[in-house]
Amino acid sequence: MDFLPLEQLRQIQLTRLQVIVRRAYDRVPLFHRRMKERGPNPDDLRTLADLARLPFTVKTDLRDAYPFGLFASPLQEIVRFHASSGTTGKPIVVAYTKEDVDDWARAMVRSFSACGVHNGDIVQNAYGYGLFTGGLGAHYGAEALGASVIPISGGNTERQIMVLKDFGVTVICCTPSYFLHLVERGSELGVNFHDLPLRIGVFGAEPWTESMRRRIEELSGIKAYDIYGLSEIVGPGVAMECQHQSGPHLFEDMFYPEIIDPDTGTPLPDGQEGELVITTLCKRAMPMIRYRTRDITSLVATPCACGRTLRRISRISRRSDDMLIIRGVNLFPSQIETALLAVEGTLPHYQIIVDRQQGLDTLEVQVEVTPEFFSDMVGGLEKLQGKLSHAIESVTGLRATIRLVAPRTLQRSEGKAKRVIDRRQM
Ligand code: DLL
Repeated sequence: MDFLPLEQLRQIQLTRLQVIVRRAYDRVPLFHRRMKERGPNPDDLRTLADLARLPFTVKTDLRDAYPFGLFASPLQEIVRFHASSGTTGKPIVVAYTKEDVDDWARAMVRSFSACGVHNGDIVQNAYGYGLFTGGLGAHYGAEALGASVIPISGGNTERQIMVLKDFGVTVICCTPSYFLHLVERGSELGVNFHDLPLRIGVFGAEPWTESMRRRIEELSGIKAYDIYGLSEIVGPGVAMECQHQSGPHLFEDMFYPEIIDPDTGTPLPDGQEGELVITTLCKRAMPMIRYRTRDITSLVATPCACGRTLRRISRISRRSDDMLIIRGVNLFPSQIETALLAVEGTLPHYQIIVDRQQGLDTLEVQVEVTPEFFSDMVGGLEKLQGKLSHAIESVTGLRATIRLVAPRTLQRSEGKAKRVIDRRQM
């Protein structure tokens, strides 16, 4: 599929698109209603260009359908759930049939193969296992390829370094920032990554840059490849770099990409930067029609030296919404607000400060407390701090340092409040 002549690829895309749009229309009330109201009818889809006439799907559609409202398969056919941050308290839920899980593993096999992973490789999978798609997504792909997987999941840095060394790991999967942290911690522990058999890093789930890639490669002696994906579409394996490291190739036969102007929704030509929109061409349990990813990138159609005919995406430069990615976890400022306001004693004035220390993201939340609380004894403030930290962790899954400040100390803005200060330098 990676090397198909373009005409053949476009024909496959069209046939699959017609099937998936029909499935979404027949089985998912939201898609049915939208297409009925705004058109076109699934039978009117005669060319790939007709797709642009279909309505978009956005993250709040998934939130509003929480938990099972967008499923196109009955529960008996669903074999897996995952979830990702919503914009407020509740996560968004995604689901897979047996065939969907197999297709996803195939996309991951193509991803691993593209960057030179093969059977015989020992893969340390340090993406989180659980509701996050990273762990199980990479796991099933690496197994299907015939590699040996170490399902170590995220965290516990010293154990990660021990396993890397003792098992003779050749491939590592994690966020680029976490890998940098591993290298730095390794050097403190006397482990030089240049001396390890490690060759390949499959890095994604957060934005990173070419200079970060160079730094990682210099410090560790491995080749660092960019993998892209998102839960709403499948998880990791939507796009992956080949050995030429010239941007992730999108698996277009499974995920149909468009680039639009984020303000007007107008489709833009290849090469122009805008928001990536994806339509899933195979997913049965939860088809997505024109899903707005909010990721800003461009489609690169110029030939790649590897010979793949699949277009690439350029580095994701930013998002068109306010979602932050902290230690690979997606975070909306509105989630912090929901958590803070659920705890008595705080005022709705807060600021989120994100920084990076020794390669690891840090999260601090400064919040004003009510005058009554502020004049309270230290014990009360400490308790409040604990409650807030717990509330934030239970909504976002992230641990934050809480700094309580006196009423009216955080800077007020005359327009939009500046909630986030991001000091990370990538
Ligand atoms: O992060 C899936 C994934 C897991 C991808 C492991 C790669 C590796 P979500 O948690 O739903 O899914 O977050 C998706 O993360 O819309 C982007 O904003 C960002 N993102 C993912 N990969 C990259 C990347 C997983 N390579 C959101 N570069 C996406 C930049 C990325 N941003």
